[in-house]
Amino acid sequence: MKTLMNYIDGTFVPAQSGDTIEDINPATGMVIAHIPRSTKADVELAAASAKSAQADWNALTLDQRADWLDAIADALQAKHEAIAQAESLDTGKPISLARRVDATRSVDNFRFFADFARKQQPLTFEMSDAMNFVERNGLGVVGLITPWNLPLYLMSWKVAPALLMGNSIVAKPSEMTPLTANILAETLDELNLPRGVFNLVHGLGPEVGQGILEHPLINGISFTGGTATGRIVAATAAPMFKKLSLELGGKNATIILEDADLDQAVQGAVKAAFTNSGQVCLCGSRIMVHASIADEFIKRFVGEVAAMRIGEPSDEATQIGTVISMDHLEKVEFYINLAIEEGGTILTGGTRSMMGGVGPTPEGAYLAPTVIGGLSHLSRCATEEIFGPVVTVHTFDRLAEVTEMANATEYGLAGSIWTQDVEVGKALAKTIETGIVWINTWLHRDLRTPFGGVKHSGVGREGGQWSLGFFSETTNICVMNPRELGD
Ligand code: TXE
Repeated sequence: MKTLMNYIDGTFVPAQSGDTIEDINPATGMVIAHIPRSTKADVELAAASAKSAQADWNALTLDQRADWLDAIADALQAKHEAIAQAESLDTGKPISLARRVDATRSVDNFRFFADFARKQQPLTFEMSDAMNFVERNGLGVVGLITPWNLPLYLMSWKVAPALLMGNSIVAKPSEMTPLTANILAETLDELNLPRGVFNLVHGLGPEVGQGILEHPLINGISFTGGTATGRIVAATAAPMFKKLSLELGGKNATIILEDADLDQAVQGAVKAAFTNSGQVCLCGSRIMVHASIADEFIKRFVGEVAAMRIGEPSDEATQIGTVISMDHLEKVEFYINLAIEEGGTILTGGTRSMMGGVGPTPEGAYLAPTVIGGLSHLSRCATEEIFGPVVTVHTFDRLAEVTEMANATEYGLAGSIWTQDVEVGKALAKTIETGIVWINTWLHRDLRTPFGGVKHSGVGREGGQWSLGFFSETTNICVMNPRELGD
């Protein structure tokens, strides 16, 4: 049993109140750690420490901060297995996934931004009689609030560019998945990152998260999480004129055109729907398949899903672990029951734990990957974010029809199109209201590209230049050319 601490001003400390929260392993229902139940008083200390550290950190050159990022990447690489184990324990995700995706990408995020920084050119604009120099500085103190689905992956995606651009940080991981944020804090402590540059405050969203949003010393907020929480973040921070980046939910379409390579489309649709038990904001939770190939596609897709191996997260062969908690499992089950009420048919899955012989323990939040047919694309299950191992399947005849179906949700984060005619795919992609479209692939990321959503999926973009832009303020310095002698 671990007892985690906050990391404030270069020291590991409990919450000032002394209160704690239990961290539960969703595969066993057992308490695996106690974390501080911090309050605004702890945020106060963290923000003050971050404020006092920021100017010196910002005074380093970009290259010096890039060297720090490389050192962090090296140190996290050495803890790759420990990170994967902690992430799997905290979230119930398969260890193979935690290794391949979570631990690897957490290292890559630091490495990427270090390399990216070294490729930056000075930004200048020449006039006939003057020269403009665009200088970039850190925003100041930034608040980073992250969710439970990809804990260190998403936190490092914010911490790396924030540090790079000269900011100091007050970070809050999800109270449900605090373990790897602590590994990051320990790593930064071991590396002797200057005191106060990175502060970690554990606790509940409405207490610590809200404290971060409201704190006057915190100039910018980068938030990834649910759309409902995003609304609170915006309502609190916008009137204080804080810079805001919001990465929220998704209800993404997987569109399969009649000329798709069916093997590729089936594999792609399975991966898009069920990676991390469907708990990725990019997951393709609505499949739209051309009517002419629908029977064949559905038969093969359902066969693949039914054969997925559900098991203990620590088992190397497991493809589907648990969802994040019993509470979340009940939310997902609510939607499965609603689908039946709405006239849907469960094509496979729909069962939990021992009931369907699914999970190894009745205490674990195991839910079989579930495919639902027969629903209108306007039904609640097909338009609201379920964020679990559930996908709905719909058919269409014409491209205009599938555009209308794909856009019939308040979300607009991502989607994928499967076709052998790339030009048709690209033309269709432009008609979909979304931030990201993949053609014949899913979650294939070049970290230089913009990442983010439209509509209720968020505001702003992260990745490459977009992250550097968010985490900095620019000052344009316009220098008049010296007058020629004798004028
Ligand atoms: O998210 P929350 P939850 C979606 C998904 C999921 C839903 C709820 O639909 O079912 O969100 O998940 C902190 N002020 N996504 O409950 O609550 C909270 O402590 C400041 C999509 O985990 O939004 C956590 O650190 N902060 C998503 C973070 O916000 C607050 C991934 C996210 O938690 C706060 C995860 C407040 N008032 C869930 N209340 C994606 N797009 O990747 C909570 N928090």
